[in-house]
Amino acid sequence: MSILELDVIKNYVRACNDGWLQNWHERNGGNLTYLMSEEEVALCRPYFKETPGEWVKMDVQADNLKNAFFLSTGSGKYFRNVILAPQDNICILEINDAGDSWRIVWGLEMGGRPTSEFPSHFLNHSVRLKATNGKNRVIYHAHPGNLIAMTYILPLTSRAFSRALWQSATECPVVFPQGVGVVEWMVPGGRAIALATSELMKEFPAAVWAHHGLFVSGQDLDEAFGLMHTIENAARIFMLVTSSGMPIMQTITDDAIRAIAKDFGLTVREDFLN
Ligand code: 2HA
Ligand code: ZN
Repeated sequence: MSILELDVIKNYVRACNDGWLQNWHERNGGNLTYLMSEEEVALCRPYFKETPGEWVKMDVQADNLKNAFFLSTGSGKYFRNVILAPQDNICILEINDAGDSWRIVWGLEMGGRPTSEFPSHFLNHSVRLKATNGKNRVIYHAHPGNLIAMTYILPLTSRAFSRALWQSATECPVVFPQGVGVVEWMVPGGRAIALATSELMKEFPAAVWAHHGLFVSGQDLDEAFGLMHTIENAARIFMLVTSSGMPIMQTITDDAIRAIAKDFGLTVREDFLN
């Protein structure tokens, strides 16, 4: 038996490869973190390193993630390679008692560190855990091309992006009735973008990073991957329509979105509708 045969690892590796196959992860683009359950940690523990890595302090802290364990992609590692050698491209991290440092307990066997966006992931896990009464387990960042293209032609507001996406595919108000947040262009990997994103993730399940990509959350890998997929598919339709050269004859109206919300028993953000 190898740790790579455990469902928790297999499902995570599959999600990484699915993202690669979607063309969302050029080179080392994107990152995925998964908050492990106690049972999953117990199953993986026999495979942990005899000597864990050194504690590394972050410039962010979270009380509700003290002593947590995460699966994380590695900094500079390519999603494309995860399936070939998970043990060299991903890792399991342990968080300390203070909720402000991590150490590697499994993986990255050829060396390396967790994703450069780990502080962003960590703060967003903390925020989404609160927002979902302890249910959120996944934070996923990718570089889906159509959504990035939209950040050059729409105002960088949550209202403009939520409306444009809702109007681009009927599924959208059902899948994310809260809408999406938008973060203006910022330097990736730092505390500032982590804080700005986590402020938005108090309200939204996803945040657009202008000219960069998308951050999504989910209770499991299917939900997070599905949200990324739904948003990018709507963005693809939006870009097909806006680049078709044809005038727009009709769209999904605000009242249609209200009707969807009513029938599906959802609360769509009324302040985003006209
Ligand atoms: O991991 O996507 O935002 C590379 C990135 C940084
Ligand atoms: Zn990125």
